[in-house]
Amino acid sequence: MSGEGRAKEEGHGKISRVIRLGTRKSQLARIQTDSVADKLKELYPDVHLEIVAMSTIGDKILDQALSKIGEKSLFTKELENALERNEVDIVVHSLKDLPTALPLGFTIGAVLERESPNDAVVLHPKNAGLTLDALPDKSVIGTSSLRRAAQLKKRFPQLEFENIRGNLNTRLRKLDEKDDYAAIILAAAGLKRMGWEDRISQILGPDDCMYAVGQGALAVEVRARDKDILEMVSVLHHPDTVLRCIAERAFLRHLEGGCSVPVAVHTEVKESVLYLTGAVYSLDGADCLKETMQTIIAPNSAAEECVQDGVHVGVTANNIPASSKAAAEKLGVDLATLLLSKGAKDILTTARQLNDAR
Ligand code: DPM
Repeated sequence: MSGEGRAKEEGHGKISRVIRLGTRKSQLARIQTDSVADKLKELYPDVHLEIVAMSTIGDKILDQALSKIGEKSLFTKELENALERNEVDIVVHSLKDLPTALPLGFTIGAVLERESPNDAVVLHPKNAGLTLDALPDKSVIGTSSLRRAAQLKKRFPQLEFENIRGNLNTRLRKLDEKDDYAAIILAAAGLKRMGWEDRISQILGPDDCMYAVGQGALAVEVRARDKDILEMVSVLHHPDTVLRCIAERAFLRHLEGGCSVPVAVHTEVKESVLYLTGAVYSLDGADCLKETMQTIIAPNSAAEECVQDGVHVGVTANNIPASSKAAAEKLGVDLATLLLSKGAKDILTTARQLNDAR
């Protein structure tokens, strides 16, 4: 057990382990980590939890678009270093910030129930009451997401798109206090967790803008060898979210897309069927390949034996039926294979080259 050195003796003679949760220093990261800590506290009242906050490269380089820095594990590297050195035992991330292949020795031990995965429009106060459709021609929309820009450029050709960086607080300040942007696009989940739901003026559905792989779900990253912690956090897994996210991540991995390519998804679970829609776009959205496939998964009540069947696109979920995880992963691979057969590779390669040259 890796935390032995820190076991804490309590007054009544019981030994209980101290569990450290690492987090980025941003307000959103703190809120997300606190929410996982609260859930663990409820489930394991005897465990001592400590929160350790640190800065990451992604927090330090705020003047460049994410997609241009070229560091896949931008927000995660320092936290993983701390995990590796046993300085922390658990790191909470937005799943969409975790690469589909984690560095050796780490795994996602829990994927929590997904918040709304959709993107949302936040308007400059002077535009209150409008929608993207109704904004004046040439209004500037702030987003640094190639995925959002590609889809919205196609759907709203009368609008213009510019990068905006910084954490959520910074972005809202840049929106409100300057006249640079008519609106910005952010994940609804982040806004809700920050308590800023009242700033959402429009939720973008799949016809306007499909979401990023893993968007809206929280992931708990742990040392793959730390069986105690893995078992402890596994009860946080939300089965439908896990299966949707395995399918989405398998799709992205098979496309060889990173967190900064114009790839979008939509998933649903209905009556034991998992549906996955996936799409790739050129930077201006003009070229688009989009398909939907489905697979059958075990009903939630299924009494299938759970086995230790290893890792699925980074996720360890031994308490979820193995056949369902395998079906979800295959669904993602199959959909990616279909899109690749229709020319997805060319679209993504061109998008990457154009973005790198900007
Ligand atoms: C990733 C992207 C963005 C974040 C790319 C994308 C948005 C970048 C930007 C992979 N990570 O979505 O196409 O707008 O410049 C991020 C946010 C959250 C997690 C903020 C947001 C909160 C929502 C969640 C940044 N990572 O997307 O508005 O937990 O899913």
